[in-house]
Amino acid sequence: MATKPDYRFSFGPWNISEGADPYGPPTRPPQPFDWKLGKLKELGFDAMMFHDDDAVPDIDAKSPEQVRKEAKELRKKLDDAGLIAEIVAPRLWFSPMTIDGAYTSNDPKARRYAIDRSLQCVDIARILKCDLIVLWLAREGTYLRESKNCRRSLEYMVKAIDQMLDHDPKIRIAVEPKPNEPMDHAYLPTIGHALAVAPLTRDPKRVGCLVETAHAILAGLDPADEMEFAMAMGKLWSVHLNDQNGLKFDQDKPFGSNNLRQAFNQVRVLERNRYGSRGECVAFDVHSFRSTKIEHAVDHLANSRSTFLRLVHKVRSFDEAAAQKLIADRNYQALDQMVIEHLLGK
Ligand code: XUL
Ligand code: MN
Repeated sequence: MATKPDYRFSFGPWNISEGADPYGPPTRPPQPFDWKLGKLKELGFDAMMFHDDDAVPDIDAKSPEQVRKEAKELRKKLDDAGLIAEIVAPRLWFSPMTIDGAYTSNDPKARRYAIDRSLQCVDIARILKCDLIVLWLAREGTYLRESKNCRRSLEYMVKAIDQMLDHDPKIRIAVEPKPNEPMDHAYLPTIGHALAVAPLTRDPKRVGCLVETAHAILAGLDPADEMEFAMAMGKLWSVHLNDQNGLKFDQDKPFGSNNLRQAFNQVRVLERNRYGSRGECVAFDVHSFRSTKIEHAVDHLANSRSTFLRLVHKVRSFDEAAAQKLIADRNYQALDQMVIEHLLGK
């Protein structure tokens, strides 16, 4: 069998968080960016993910020159640490300008703000030597069906993507769909929706997607199938591995925490499609439990990586020939038990 790629791992500064939820304040002190970067390196990760304002905090209050200067300082920091920026994502859901949506707001000034900020995000990515922009379209959806128009919203999103593609001929865009939260309904809730947008843009080959485990589960879909569907089209440019216990708030649990078999199947499709061999990273969009003490503030990241690597081993040691025999015999009962016993181990 051909050798499989070694994986490169990443996470974002927001994945070391303080434990606040809508019902209570933080439970851990905030840590400075340099501390997080140090931990990333120490845990054996290779890359960091950024929102535009993770890279340049308080971005809206800064001049374009200042933003460029700070982005260059960050790039130096990453270079010195031997790390890369995996993605940059415009954080379009925090500003008072995007209360009623960003690209799809009913207010033309808000739509302009969202596009300008996205173009600036592309500039930051270029400075960080990163060619992948992730769009989690947090507020592109509705609280109230009658307040917006699906067709017009789709046109606005395509227009925004086109402007980003025009702005930099090298940039690629990965849409990260999520069906709900913060909105009641998102306009691009699944990978099928995200990938259907690509041919509407002016450079379809530069528009792909990112699958997040929890988001697929929230859409009632199987994350492994979402990933393999995207890979069949050559469009899976990143993943946010985590876990989710059914239809509730977005939990971002450690990878494998809720459903080890579903985690195994995600690793299995990544392996069999040689995910990572074209430079893709394995990112963990996970959060600590609120009860976590500061001394364990990065354990969920180390644990997710360790579970992933254990599952790579499980996938590689799975007896495919035996499985194929059972499939040919339509003995799915035995196949089911074979998977369970393999995961349980000796
Ligand atoms: C939100 C989410 C985001 C994106 C990056 O649910 O997953 O953190 O991954 O903007
Ligand atoms: Mn995510």
